[in-house]
Amino acid sequence: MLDMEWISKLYKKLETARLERKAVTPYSAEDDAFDLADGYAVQRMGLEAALAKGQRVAGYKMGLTSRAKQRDVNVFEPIRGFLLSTMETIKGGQVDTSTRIHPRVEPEVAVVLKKPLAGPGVGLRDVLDAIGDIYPALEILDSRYQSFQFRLADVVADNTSASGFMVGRTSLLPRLHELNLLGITLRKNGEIVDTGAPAATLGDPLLPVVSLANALGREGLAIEPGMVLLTGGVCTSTPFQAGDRIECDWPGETLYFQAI
Ligand code: OOG
Ligand code: MG
Repeated sequence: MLDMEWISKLYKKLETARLERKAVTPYSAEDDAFDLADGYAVQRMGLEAALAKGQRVAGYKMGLTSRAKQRDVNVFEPIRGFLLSTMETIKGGQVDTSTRIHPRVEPEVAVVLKKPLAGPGVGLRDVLDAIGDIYPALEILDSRYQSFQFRLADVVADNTSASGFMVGRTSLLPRLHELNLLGITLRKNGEIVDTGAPAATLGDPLLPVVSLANALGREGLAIEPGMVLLTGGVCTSTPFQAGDRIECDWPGETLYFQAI
């Protein structure tokens, strides 16, 4: 495990990359010993720095829960990060590319709980019991590493490339029995760039919530009622730039934004 001085140095490097919109090289390329625990320590420092600045945690995200996403970035293990309330974009709104490096978008299922939930020992039954609602969502990624190239510990340190999210208003809860096989179409400037179904994420988008609750519990954190929980991209992410219009069709609702 790296000492706190190094953890702090890595956090600052990533924060500067984000603020100056300049991608950096992953630390794992310099030091083979940089491991997953180090990555989460850097991420935790980012969370605490945001809270100290008065930001609020809007929720948590699971990532790399689908094969499509794992292949996207060549990292084959699910990861988790946090979402700040300032990262939210409203449906139909504009997404500013000038504050980002090389953004990508991906469709995800968002789960909201009505009861707090924290591990250890959380199972699928506990998640089902705690579910408040389920919505279609989009996540916006913006890796602070060049060309989205990194290893597991690097992407964890970079808060799993989190940059933005959008949550729909149409509840998918009445369709819980068929949630896994709902069809999703992602379009850029009117053309289909990918399609997917929630089953892609660990076989069931509720399973990432199980992992998340258990992992947060180990860190003394909990999922609070009302938090947005992103369960992972269901298909490959799509890059976009200023001028692009992104639309994502779910049964009953289209999420969309204009990139400026
Ligand atoms: C890593 C973040 C992965 C997901 O949903 O799989 C992620 C990345 O692709 O840069 O958010
Ligand atoms: Mg994602």
